[in-house]
Amino acid sequence: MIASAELSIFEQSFAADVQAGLTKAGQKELPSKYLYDTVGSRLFDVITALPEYGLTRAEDRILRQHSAEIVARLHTPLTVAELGSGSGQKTRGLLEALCVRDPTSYYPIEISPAALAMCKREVADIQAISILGLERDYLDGLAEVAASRQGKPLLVLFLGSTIGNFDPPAAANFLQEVRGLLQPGDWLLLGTDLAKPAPVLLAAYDDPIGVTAAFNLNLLGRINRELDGHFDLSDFEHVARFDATACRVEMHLRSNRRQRVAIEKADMSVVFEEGETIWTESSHKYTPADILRMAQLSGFRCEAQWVDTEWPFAENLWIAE
Ligand code: AVJ
Repeated sequence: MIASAELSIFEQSFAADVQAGLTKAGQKELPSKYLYDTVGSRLFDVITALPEYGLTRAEDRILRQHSAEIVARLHTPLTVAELGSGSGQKTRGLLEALCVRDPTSYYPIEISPAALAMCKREVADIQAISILGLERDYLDGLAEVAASRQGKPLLVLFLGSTIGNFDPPAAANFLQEVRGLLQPGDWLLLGTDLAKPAPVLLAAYDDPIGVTAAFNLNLLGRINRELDGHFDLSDFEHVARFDATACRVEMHLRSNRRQRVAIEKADMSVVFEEGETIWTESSHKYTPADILRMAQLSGFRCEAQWVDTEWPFAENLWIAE
C-alpha cells in the first residue's frame, strides 16, 4: 500500500509542505501557518500577555479607544468576515459595537479548530449576533462568505499584523485576491505592526522566559506527533533575527549538531548541518508609506488610520475601489 493512502487530506498537504520546505536548496523552511495547532494556539495566547510583546495590547487599545469612530465610519448594516479570528478576544468589542446598531452575521475563518472553538465561545453571548465559523483557508472561506452576503456590504477583518507573515510580493498578491472577492464599497480593516528599534523587536520575538522558543519548537513537536517525525527537540534552538533591509523579524530553528532526522509520513529523512537553520516565520514591520503603497497595489483606498504611539502599530480602514 502507498503511504499516502493512509493519510488524511490534511496530513497529505502537511506532509507535502514539510517535504518541500525541508528539501529546498539553500535555506530550509516550514510554513508559519503550521505553528497553530492546539498547543501552538495556546502558546501564542501566552505570547500576547508577555510584557515584551506589545503588538496585541497596542491593537486592543486602538480597537477599544476608537471603536465608536470605526463603527461610525461603517455607516450601513454589514456582514463581517474575519481572516484568522484566533481566540476572538481582540474582535469582541468591535462586534459588540456593530451589533448594538444592527443585527450582524459574523463569519470567523480559521484553519485551527481549537482557535475557532475558542472564538465562538468568546463572542457567543453578544446580543443580535449570528455566528458561523468556517474551518478553511482564508480565501476559500472569504469566497463562501462573499457568496452569502445577502446584499449587505462586507467588512473583512485581518487583524494582528498577520499580513506581516507574507513577504511583500505575496502580501500584495494576497490582498489583490481578497479585493477580487469583494465589491466596490466593501471594507477591509487591516492591522499592521510598524517599524521600531531592533532591540525592542528582538525582545518581542525572543522573550526571556522562553514562551516564543516553545511556540517555535512546537512546530517540530507537531511534526513528530502528526507525521511520525523523529526530531529530538533538545537538538534544536529558537533563534530570532532582525533583517534591517527587509524590515522583518525572522524566527528560525537552529540545529545544534550535524544530524539526520526521519519523518515517516512524509516519506523522508533530512540532514541538518551543525548551525543550519529552518526558517519558520517572518514578521514584516511597516512604515505608513509601505501601507499606503500596499493599498494602492491591491485596489483599495485608505479611508482612515489609527496609530498607537506606546507600541507603534497602525489599524487601517480600507475601502474597495
Ligand atoms: C500572530 C502572526 C502576528 O508575527 O507577530 C508571535 C506571531 N510569532 N511571536 C507575529 C508570532 C512570534 C505573530 N502573528
